[in-house]
Amino acid sequence: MKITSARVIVTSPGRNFVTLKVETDEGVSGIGDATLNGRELAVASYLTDHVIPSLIGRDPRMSEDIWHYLYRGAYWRRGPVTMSAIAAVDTALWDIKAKLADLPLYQLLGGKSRDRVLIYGHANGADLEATVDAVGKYIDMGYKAIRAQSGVPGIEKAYGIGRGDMYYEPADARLPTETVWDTPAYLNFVPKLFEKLRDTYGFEPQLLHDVHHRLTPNEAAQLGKSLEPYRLFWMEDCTPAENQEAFRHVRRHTTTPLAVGEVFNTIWDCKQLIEEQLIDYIRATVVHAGGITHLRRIADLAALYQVRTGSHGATDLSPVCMGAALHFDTWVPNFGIQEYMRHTDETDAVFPHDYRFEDGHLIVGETPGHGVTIDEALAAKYPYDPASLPIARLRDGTLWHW
Ligand code: EZ4
Ligand code: CO
Repeated sequence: MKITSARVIVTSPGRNFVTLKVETDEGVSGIGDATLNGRELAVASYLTDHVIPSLIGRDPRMSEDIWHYLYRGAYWRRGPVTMSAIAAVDTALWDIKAKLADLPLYQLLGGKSRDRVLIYGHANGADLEATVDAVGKYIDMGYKAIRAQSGVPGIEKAYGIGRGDMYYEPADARLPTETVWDTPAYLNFVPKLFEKLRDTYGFEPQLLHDVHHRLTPNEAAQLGKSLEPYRLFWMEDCTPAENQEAFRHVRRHTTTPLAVGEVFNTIWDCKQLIEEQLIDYIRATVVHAGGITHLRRIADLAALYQVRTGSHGATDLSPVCMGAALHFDTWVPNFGIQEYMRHTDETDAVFPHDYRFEDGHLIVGETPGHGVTIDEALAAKYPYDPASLPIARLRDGTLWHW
C-alpha cells in the first residue's frame, strides 16, 4: 500500500484552518489538522514544500516510522511549525489506518476507557455581572465545567473577552492589536469574580480560569493562594513556562490545581513540569504536539506522576483536531478534561463530523477513522484571511506576555 498524493487545504469559514489530505492507491484517504493560529501559511509551506514530496510512495500504515522520519530526519527538531506539520501527517495516517481496520480510531489505541468525555466551555463577559450571567447560561446548557474570563476594571481589553458570547476568537486584525496589561488591577479583581460565582452557583459546577501567561511566579503564587477558597478545577498558564523551575515556587505556595502546556510541542517541553510534579494537568494537544503518536508518549509519561490530560481545544484547533482529540480522550487512561469552544455553523459545515454534545460531555461516533471529513467545494468558497494574535504591553509600554 502506498501514499499516492497529499495536499494542503487552507480555508477560512469565519477563521483560518489548514488541513492536510493524504490519499492512497487503495482509495482510502485521511485528513489531519495543521492549523497554527496567525502562522497558518508557514505550516502550509512546510508541508507542501518539504513534507509532502517525501511522503509519496511510503506505506501509510507505517505511521511510527514516518513520524520519526519527519522528526529526526529533518535534523531541525521541534518547534510549532514543524510539530504541527508532523501532527497533520500523523493524524491523517491514523485516520487511514482506522478506516482500513473499519474501526473508530479509539479502538486502535486500546478501546474505550470511558463512555463520554468531560468538556469545559468558555463563559466570558465585559464585567463581573456579565460574566456571572454568562456562566449561568453555560450551566443552563448543561455544562459541568466552565472557564470564566472577565473584563477587568481599568483594563480595556482583557484576555478571553469575545465579541459575542459563544465564538471567542483572539486573532482579530491583520497586524497584532495592541492591548494594555495591568497586573495589580487583575490580581485585585479575579478573586472577587470567583467569590461571586461561588455565591451565585455554589460549588457543584467546576470552574476554571486562564491567566494566559501574564504573571510572574510570585504573583502567580499569590493568585493561586487567593483563589483557594473557591476550589477551582484549575488555574491555567499562570506564568510563562520556558523556565519550568519557576513552577516550583508557585507549587510550594498554593494547592490550586495547575494546568500548563497549550503552546508545548514535544515531550521535552513537558518533561520537567511532569517529572517534578509541578502541575496537575498537561494541556498539550494533537495538532500542536506532534499528533496522536507523540501525544500518547506525553500522556504515558504524565500517568507515571498522576498528571492528567486537559488538552487545548480553542476554536483555532479545527474540528479535525477535535475529532482526533476526542478519540484520544475516550481512550487515554489518565484523562482529566477536554477544552471545547464551539465552532461556528460555517466551520461545522466545512468539516462534517460525528462527535456530539450531550449533558456537558462530548461523545465520539462509531464512524471508522476519526470521524471528521472536509467538504472541499465548500472550503474553496472561503479564501485565506490573514489575522494575527494580539500583543500586550504594560502601562509604560513594555512588551509583555499576551
Ligand atoms: O489563546 O488558542 O485556553 N485557551 C487559550 C486560547 C489561545 C488561542 C491562541 O491561538 O488560551 O484561547
Ligand atoms: Co489557554
